Amino acid sequence: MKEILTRYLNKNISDASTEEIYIALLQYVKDEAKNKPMAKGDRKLYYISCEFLIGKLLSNNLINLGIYDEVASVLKENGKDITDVEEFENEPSLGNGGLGRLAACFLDSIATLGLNGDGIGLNYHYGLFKQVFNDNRQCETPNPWIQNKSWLTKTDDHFTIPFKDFTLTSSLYDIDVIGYKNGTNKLHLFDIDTLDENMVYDGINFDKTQIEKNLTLFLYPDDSDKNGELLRIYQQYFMVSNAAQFILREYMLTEKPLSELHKHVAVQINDTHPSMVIPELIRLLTEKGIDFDTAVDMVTNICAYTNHTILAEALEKWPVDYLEQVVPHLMPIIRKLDERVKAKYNNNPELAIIDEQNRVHMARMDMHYGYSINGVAYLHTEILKNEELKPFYDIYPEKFNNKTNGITFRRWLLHCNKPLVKWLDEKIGADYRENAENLQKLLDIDFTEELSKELLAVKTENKENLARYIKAKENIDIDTNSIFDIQVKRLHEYKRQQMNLLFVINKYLEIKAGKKPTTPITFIFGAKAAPAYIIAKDIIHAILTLQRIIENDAEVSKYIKLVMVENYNVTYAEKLFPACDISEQISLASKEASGTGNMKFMLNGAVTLGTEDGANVEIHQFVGDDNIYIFGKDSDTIIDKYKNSSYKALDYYIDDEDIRKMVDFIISPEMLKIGDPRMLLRLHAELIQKDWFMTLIDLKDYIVTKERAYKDYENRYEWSKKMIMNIAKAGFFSSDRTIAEYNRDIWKLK
Ligand code: 26V
Repeated sequence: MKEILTRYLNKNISDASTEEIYIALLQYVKDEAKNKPMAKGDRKLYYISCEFLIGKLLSNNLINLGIYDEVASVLKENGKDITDVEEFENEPSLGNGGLGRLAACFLDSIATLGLNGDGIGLNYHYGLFKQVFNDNRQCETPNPWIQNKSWLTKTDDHFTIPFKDFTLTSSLYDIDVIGYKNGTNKLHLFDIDTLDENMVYDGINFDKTQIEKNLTLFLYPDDSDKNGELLRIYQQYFMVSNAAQFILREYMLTEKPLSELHKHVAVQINDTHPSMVIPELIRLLTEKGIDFDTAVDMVTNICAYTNHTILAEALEKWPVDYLEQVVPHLMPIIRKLDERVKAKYNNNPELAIIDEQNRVHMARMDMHYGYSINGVAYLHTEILKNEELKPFYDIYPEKFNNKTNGITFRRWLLHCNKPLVKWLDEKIGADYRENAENLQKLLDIDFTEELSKELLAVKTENKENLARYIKAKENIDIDTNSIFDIQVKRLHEYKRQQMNLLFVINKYLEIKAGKKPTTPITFIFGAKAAPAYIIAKDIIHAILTLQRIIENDAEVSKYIKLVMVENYNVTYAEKLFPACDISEQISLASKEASGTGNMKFMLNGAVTLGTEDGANVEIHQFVGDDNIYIFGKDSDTIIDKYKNSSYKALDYYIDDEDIRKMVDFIISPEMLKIGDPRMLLRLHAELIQKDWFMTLIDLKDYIVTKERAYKDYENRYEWSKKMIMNIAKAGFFSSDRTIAEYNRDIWKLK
């Protein structure tokens, strides 16, 4: 390795700068990837997604190539630290949260399992905005990631993409996806050469109308106005037209007859963002001489749809007018598809693709003209079948299936938690790396006091790592002997960060009243709010305001600390998951489709405090009642409450003095002195007048259950047994298992 690196550097390692070492390693990894076999097969999968939240790639690629340790030690021998080299790489934040990160985990598993499947998406020049806190408020700034030397490799591939008033020529960039001890697949990211990065002004604002200059500028541009929505449609069509043309061209090269396309190609539509691939494929097939009906049948046997949410506001419905403005050539096809549905199903408005308000329901098109519809956790799929998508389940029961999400253990264990990996290797051998179910071997070992101490020492080491990182990033000292109680995920009312905030308020008030916690607690939040999501930003503001109050209060800060980390992203996540004691998964039951952070925490030895929602349900089943803290109303009760409109936040507020005290603290003199009255009053009013996601319904149960967890934490031996159980049972949540299931039931590759 030393010789190789020296050759790539053209100088001694000890004389090279961090940047030079990064570039040498990047080039070396790219060359190695080229030498690896590409997956082959008679059938190929294309995973189309608007988001691939891949995170930094250097260390993961080194791990997957099996050379991480060797590289790290060669660098060390030469006075260099691999973590400095890791720091040099910018994070490609090409996703919002769970959906995009899932796509990245899936690519890793597809390559690791040696399956013939590539990703297709867009090459955004700015990832999800960089979050900066200013005066206790979230501000958004651009987040460029493409460095002089990057993982992107420009290809010679170009396609012509037709829009109503103009055409664009695309350029294709590829990123190697290196399987763990296996071959290389590709992530294909499409871009335009005419992009103008200089058109960004004032934070993340830009002229949304100049499509040929802005198309791939930003991931998820603000679509709270019409131009933003139109830009989204331009992006989506650009992505799927490129995808469809790319797929067809690759297929034609195999010289198989076009009429057999569906036997050799599967397309996974990740949420509805790529749904226009259906009419686009039909359009291209008919252009190539296939008659319309045959093209429709072929495409229906090619496309499969994954649903990632039951939130109605997140299910895309594009006005016909907008589609006419951007892609008029798709509208006759969409209309024909709609007419067939209406004719077949008696004009049932619930099944129509084009509704009475002239909007195109993208998910409905996927369900009629795809062969598989899947949810992302057991409970989520059940709710889809029995509630949200019931009319479709009634007509297409055979299309519905569940694929519980998973995470790649390469990034979320091998890379991010080296102390735990070392301990696991010693105790149960290393074969859990190939087969995650082997983590269950932990259940066979004699878990003595001695082993418990070792495991707790691993956790402490990770807490120290995180504490150093937080010190460097936020200039805040945290106590590594405290309980680390962590909630990190996108900010959304249904995820109920505001309920956790009310808990911290309660704790603060208790300490003020003389009731002190036995062990100090560090509450950690990390979350970005969508730039136009007002209440979400108010919640961030309230958390940051409370953080100031606590840090200025010498009496209280002996016992609790509150830290909202700035710009939570994949890189931060890799530090947070291993250090966590209590994993907050407190969404309103029925609303979190799956969650994947819950799996990352579990795998890294945190204990879940959560509702019976998403994949928490399965985590609960695996670890048993004693190794998880479940609270709150179940999904049936909540779904009923929505149906009967029977939840009244105000009743909880009026009837319960404790709740009133917590909620009113948001507009207490202490809070108003530091915070913005407009934001705090708005949040307070929201909580008692609307509270659409029912914060108050579970608040008391949440407090009692969390206190029980804190009490159990005091018995360190018993707690470490809970940790072991969580790690041992995490194997099911490997994305290798998820992908094997997708392949067995949907893609049928190999
Ligand atoms: C999107 C939007 C868009 C605008 C309005 C508000 C809103 C709220 C939610 C969403 C979610 C979009 C889909 C999504 O990201 N779903 C997440 O997918 C993960 C991977 O399957 C899953 O673990 C999460 O539970 C689910 O929320």
